[in-house]
Amino acid sequence: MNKKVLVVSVVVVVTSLLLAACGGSSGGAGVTVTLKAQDIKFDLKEIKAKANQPVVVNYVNEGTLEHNFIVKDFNVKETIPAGGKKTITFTPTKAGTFDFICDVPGHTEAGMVGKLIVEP
Ligand SMILES: [Cu+2]
Repeated sequence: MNKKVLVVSVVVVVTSLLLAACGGSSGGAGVTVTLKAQDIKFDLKEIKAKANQPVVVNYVNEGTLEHNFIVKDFNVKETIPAGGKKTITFTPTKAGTFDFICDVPGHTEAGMVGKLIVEP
């Protein structure tokens, strides 16, 4: 093997190790969704996520009422005014199926509820 080939091989191996280390420590990219709140429903019934990976919810309130986003199991509670937008980030720490709701009086009952499905 000549010297040039050897140097290239070493660079490739080191680069692979660095990439592997990065992928391992960050735990993956997580999931990003856009959730629209309308009067009086969510446009999504399900959000799929992975345990211990961040969930980014781009919440768009298209309604004329205030709405919120609550996942009790993970202490998430954000209020979004009529016509407002908010980016909500949280990390589910356990697998399972949980409710996300809007708890403005009457809204959960009217159907502002969905499932957060967290895979292990
Ligand atoms: Cu609501």
